[in-house]
Amino acid sequence: MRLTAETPLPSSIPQPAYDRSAQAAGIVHIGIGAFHRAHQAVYTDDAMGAGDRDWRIVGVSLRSGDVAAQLNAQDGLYTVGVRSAAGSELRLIGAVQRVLVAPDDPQAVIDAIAAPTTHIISFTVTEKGYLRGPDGALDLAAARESPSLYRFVGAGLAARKAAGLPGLTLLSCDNLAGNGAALKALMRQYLAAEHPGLVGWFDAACRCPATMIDRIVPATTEADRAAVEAALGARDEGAVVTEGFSQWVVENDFAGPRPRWEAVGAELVSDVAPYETAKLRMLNGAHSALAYIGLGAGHVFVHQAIADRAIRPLIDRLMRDEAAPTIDAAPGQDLALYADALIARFANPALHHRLLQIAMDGSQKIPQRWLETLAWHQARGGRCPSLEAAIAAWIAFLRSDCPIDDPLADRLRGAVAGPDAVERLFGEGGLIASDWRPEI
Ligand code: CS2
Repeated sequence: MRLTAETPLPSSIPQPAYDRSAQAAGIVHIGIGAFHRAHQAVYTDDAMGAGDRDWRIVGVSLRSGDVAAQLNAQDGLYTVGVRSAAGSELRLIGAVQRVLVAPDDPQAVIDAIAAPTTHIISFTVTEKGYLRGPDGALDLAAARESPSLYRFVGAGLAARKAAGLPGLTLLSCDNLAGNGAALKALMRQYLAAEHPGLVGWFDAACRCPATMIDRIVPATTEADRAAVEAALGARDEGAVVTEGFSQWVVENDFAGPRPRWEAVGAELVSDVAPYETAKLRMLNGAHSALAYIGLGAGHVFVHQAIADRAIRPLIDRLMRDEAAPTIDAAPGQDLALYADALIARFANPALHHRLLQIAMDGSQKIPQRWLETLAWHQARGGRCPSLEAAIAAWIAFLRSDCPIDDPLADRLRGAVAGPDAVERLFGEGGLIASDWRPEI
């Protein structure tokens, strides 16, 4: 039996505390993968449970029809399983109204963005989904030719302006440095080329707040779905599993209404930068290092790599001695405690988080995770032994027979083929734009 709105569920499983069918959709979310379903959709479900209205989510997939097939047959319902050493807790999430597949029905996506009830377009399209060239500017050809976020948002905003509707908040929830400002600059570049008449309206009527998003969400496996089925008594193809921890820091700069996410655990602040920088350089920086060093040592999962006595001290140093000093902490932000908490989260044995999942797209992740830290120390005459070891491990990974899932895969393989790999990756005119100059 498949999970649907009609499925009777065990009373031990918490269910949406609001009338789903009475809620309009207020959010269009582009890139509805596992992360969104375990993070923003949960905060939004909680906000509606606490009394907010009309914030259901229209999910959009830019490429694959998989999530639409999983969720539309289930009336948008799915479970989130929280895994800790103490066991697993399931709850049912009702925030998603439906999922659209952009290449199959582009007009439906444009209509959803242009709907009068829509106030927010949010994004988890991963680092590569922003289609930035090596200089950080938009790769306009890619943005025009692919089913990019820019094409749908550009057309949707044009329709809103033509209909005399208010602007929108564009909320980037990806691990980019300065994600709000980056999205704004890239979107403006696209509009200037494709909808020049919209740029002034975009500047005046739309907002792109920065966010720091954090929850570890491994890809769901068949074993996870089987465990959910046993607990639920119904098959949930859209199930996601995650850790208990969740954090969301959002710049309070919206174009119009928004859910009261701050009433359900999110932090609405005026400056996200200290949280975002700490998260990228400490959590994500350590994650990528664990991935390449851990795979090199023969590990499969994050909790195994962090338990390795040869690896853990290196990760500790990376966070505490290399990344933390580069961060201008906000009042009350304790980076030593943050590092302690991260080590405990990585060690969670109930979360089978594959190192290979983190290893993908290294060319898109490494600049904001490692290179800014390396450049900071270099400018002060210092070195970063842990990050240098991580770079050596990335190169070893690129040279190994592990599958390389990266938009620059072929060029990376070419760059690391010879003895001058570090130089060809990070040197003057190298493949990865960097302020850090290798001295390895
Ligand atoms: C990870 C992140 O896959 C990766 O690159 O580092 O997805 C990480 O799990 C999240 O950012 C945690 O919030």
